[in-house]
Amino acid sequence: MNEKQRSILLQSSTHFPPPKGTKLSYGTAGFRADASILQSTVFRIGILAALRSLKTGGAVIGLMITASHNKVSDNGIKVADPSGGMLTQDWEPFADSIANAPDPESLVQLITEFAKKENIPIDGSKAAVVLLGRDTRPSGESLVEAANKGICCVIGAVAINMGIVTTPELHWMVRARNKGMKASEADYFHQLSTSFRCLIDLIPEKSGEDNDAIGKLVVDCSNGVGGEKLQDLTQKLNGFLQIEIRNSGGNSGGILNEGVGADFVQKEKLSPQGFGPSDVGIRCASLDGDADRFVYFTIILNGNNKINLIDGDKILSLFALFIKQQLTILEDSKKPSVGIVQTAYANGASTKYLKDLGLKVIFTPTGVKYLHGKAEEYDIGIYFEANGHGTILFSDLFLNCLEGIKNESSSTENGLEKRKAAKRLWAVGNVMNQGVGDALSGLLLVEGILQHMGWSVDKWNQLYDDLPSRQLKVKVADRSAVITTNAETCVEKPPGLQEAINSLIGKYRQGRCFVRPSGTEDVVRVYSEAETQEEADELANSVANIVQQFLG
Ligand code: NG1
Ligand code: ZN
Repeated sequence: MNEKQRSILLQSSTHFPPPKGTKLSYGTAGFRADASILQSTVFRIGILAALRSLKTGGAVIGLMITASHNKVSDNGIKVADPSGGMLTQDWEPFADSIANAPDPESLVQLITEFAKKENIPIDGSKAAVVLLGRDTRPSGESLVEAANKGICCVIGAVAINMGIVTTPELHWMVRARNKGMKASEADYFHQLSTSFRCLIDLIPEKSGEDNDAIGKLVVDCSNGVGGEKLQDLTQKLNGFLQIEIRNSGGNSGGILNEGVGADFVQKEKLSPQGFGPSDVGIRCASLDGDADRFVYFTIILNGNNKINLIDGDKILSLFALFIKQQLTILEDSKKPSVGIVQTAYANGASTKYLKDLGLKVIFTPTGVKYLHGKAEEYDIGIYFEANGHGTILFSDLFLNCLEGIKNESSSTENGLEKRKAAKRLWAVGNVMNQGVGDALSGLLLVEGILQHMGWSVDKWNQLYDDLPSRQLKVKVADRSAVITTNAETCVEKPPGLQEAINSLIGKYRQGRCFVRPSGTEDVVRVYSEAETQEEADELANSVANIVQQFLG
């Protein structure tokens, strides 16, 4: 590093002292904390993003300021790699160390050592580009400013501020730019709406008698960024889908993620604010605060806000079923490899359903970075967390194969059907975000498939019955004292805790339960399943008590 660069870094970072007494870590999805202590973190991660761009030969990197489903006073920062996926895990320790560097000198020292080790040209000879985006949190504007200052500290680096965007939109833009494609918001909406239209145009004439799916969809937007964006997307759909938007944020009065949103709906299994008895029988969906996940639900008649939840596992099952059907039509001799990726939070009934379809199911630890990485190993990788975060990835090889079939000229009925199936799958690959889970593209695919099948939301929900489950959070003194193994299903430390959990599980029919420290909140999470809801609740509560006893 030359003197000029060194002195810019030293000088600028004096304006961004790190918070005292807080250790920050790049958790399940980047850094998250109370927004008031994040100025120095985003400044420093701005520097990291510029370095990442230099390291990848000037490729565009993304920086998203969001705390997703967390409360409005929190904020956070995540980095998107050139592919539009999450930051490579190899760089997380560097992110942790610079976020926690106590003063400018040690920060510059860490950067110098890292740049040397990674062979990063920080001498001003190379250009770097970082796209910045944020959700609707009030703290976002000044945090973007701090991130911008960090980026601009690296000589040759430029920041491009995309303003308020959804997390997946920013990832999409990063990917598109690096592929040399048009990458504006309008291009994003165009890709989603035209591929949805393609799915609709390819619906077979007779596809079932149940046409409830044609009715309107009502979407709870968690009072977040998804509200405005879904509104824009709906306009591009030219009436092909009737969407009513609620909890859209802005002037609508509600608070981000408070009693609304996919996280609330999925964890509490209750309807969000603004929904009530008059919505019985209607297909409803809920996005989270930065619109990278979604779930569906229907309101139960006289159910006291209780809902039928159609979670990420059932979304995954619908997608897997549709893709399998299209692959069957293709009858390709070179069968693509298909991998379904879930976490331990997946409802056991969904895993059974997918395996019964003849599909290969793989488990990874919680966090999209793990699921995404695993899904990339297949020609078709479908991953979803139960909370509704997921997508479908197609390999280039498979896309080329589809391209070939789409262009075949056979006019036999079989040839025609094959071409249609290839076009449908092509549309799936285009509507689904290839970088990260995307609630808007996911909604469009669900809606397209329901229309294709001619299915009502209830029919979809009946694919299988969820095993009753319960999720709880336990506040403990130090959650990092819990160390797990085996895709987080087994506690290694503290010793004796797993044995205690096992003996509780043994008391319940179809009992399953695991605990793990959250990567985004200061809690230990408990998940249980059992034959009845009462038993699942009891099991989760008794395990939560045991966790308290072990960890205080
Ligand atoms: P943590 O807090 O590590 O459990 C939560 C979700 C993840 C993922 C991340 C990122 C659950 C149980 N966990 O992680 O699936 O979505 O947030 O937002 O829902
Ligand atoms: Zn989110």
